[in-house]
Amino acid sequence: MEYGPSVEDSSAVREWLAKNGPFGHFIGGKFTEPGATFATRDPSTGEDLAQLSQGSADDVADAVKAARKAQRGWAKLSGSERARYLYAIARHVQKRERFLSVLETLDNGKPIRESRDADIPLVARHFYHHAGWAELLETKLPGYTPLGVCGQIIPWNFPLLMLAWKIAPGLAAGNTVVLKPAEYTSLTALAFAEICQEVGLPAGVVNIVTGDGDTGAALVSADVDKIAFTGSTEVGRKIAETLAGTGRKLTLELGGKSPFIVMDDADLDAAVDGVADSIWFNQGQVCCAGSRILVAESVADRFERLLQTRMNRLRVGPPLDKSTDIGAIVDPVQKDRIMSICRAATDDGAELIGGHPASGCFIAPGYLRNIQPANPGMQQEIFGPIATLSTFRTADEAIELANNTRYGLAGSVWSESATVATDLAARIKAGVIWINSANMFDAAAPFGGYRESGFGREGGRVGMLEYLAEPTVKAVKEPAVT
Ligand code: TXE
Repeated sequence: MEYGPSVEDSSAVREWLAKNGPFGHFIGGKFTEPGATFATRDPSTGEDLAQLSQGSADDVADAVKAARKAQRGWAKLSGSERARYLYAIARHVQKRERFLSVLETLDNGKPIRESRDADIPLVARHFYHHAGWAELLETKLPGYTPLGVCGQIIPWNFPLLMLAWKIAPGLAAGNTVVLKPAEYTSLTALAFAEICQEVGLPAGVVNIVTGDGDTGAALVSADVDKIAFTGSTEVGRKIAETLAGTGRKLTLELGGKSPFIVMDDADLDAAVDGVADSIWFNQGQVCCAGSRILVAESVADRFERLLQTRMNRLRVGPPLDKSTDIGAIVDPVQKDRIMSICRAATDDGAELIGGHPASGCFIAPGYLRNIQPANPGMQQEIFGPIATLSTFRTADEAIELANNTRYGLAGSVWSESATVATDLAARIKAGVIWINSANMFDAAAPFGGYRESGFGREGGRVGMLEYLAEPTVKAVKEPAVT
């Protein structure tokens, strides 16, 4: 893959990797000595970036112990004292924005434009927002208390942003945390640990243990008061089974197969731009991606022509190049998974437009047309830059197709009529619905799903409640009047 003239400089990140790797865990405010290690790679080149430690059950137990020790002191701070740390973290993220964007792009394969303009600014915004919550907690949610120690397991598609979604509300509420990043993309979490040191966060408030699913499973079985998980439905189900009957709090943010409905009166140019933001953003590795495009039959031909023109303009290229629209898929395993779902669909009569794999972890943007409703490509999360395209005749049919899924995370409706759009939005069974837009995120807006997309919400007031215990109602006997 050729680099263009506008490639982002990665020398500072490479120096940081050479100086700090191999990496240990971050426990009790310090980095541990690296133990058994595994490599984390740049998926666009296959190059080893660093060695990471594989967290054992003992490492997890040490981290939980450190978090437990720190929790009482952290919860005892006033809300505004906790807020000061969260503001400082947000500010440090902003100061290291360029460094963190390059590190994220190298480790994950996402285009630098996205990590620089979306991921990292949203991370800072999340900490600012939750600093506000720490400050207001005592007045807005009186009597609520922290849960204690929270175990948090995150995926690889938005590594630092998912960390922020978990750690910011956890800390604002007065909990301490043990976070396990995804094995493909742990580097920004380790850079975040450095930020915790830089702002003087008390030791043990944030702990990070790297490793694979076994490390995650050890965290689920550890002595924690809550597990917050974002990842696959399969792993979410296992976690729910392990925690059943333990009384520990659990939130699950799992997969999706979100409908993207284009009505006959929609602004088709805007809707096509919406598709690009929805399914071709982050190589389609987005839980709420509008992966099922449903378009009114009367405008379907015109929409598809516009869609192809837009798709062909997208530039697949090296992630660090500022003109790249589509970077690398996170890992060869994921690339194979995407292509095998596409093959099963085409074997069953669907037509794949675009979607060509290239050497390395690259797949061109594409979509499947004429796909059967029961085909796995229509039912399973593809989690790549490949949408499905189907048509409908009536609004009722659009809703029937939209809700014909085991998921219920998000949806998007495109119509110039506010009445039509809001009516349809209300009938889609999903946690988040966008009208004439897609993939808009805000720290103040709760995010989460229904059905096999999980339960619990992240963001805003509802998201804060997921990290708090309800006030105890104390029955006080009135003193007898003598
Ligand atoms: O996910 P896993 P994978 C979907 C998407 C993708 C598929 C597989 O469809 O193609 O899942 O991805 C940790 N106990 N999503 O295999 O395994 C793991 O180490 C505890 C959608 O990478 O669920 C990582 O930190 N933890 C999703 C995290 O779980 C375990 C984003 C997610 O990995 C564990 C990612 C266990 N037994 C994938 N096994 C979304 N909702 O955005 C693994 N983990």
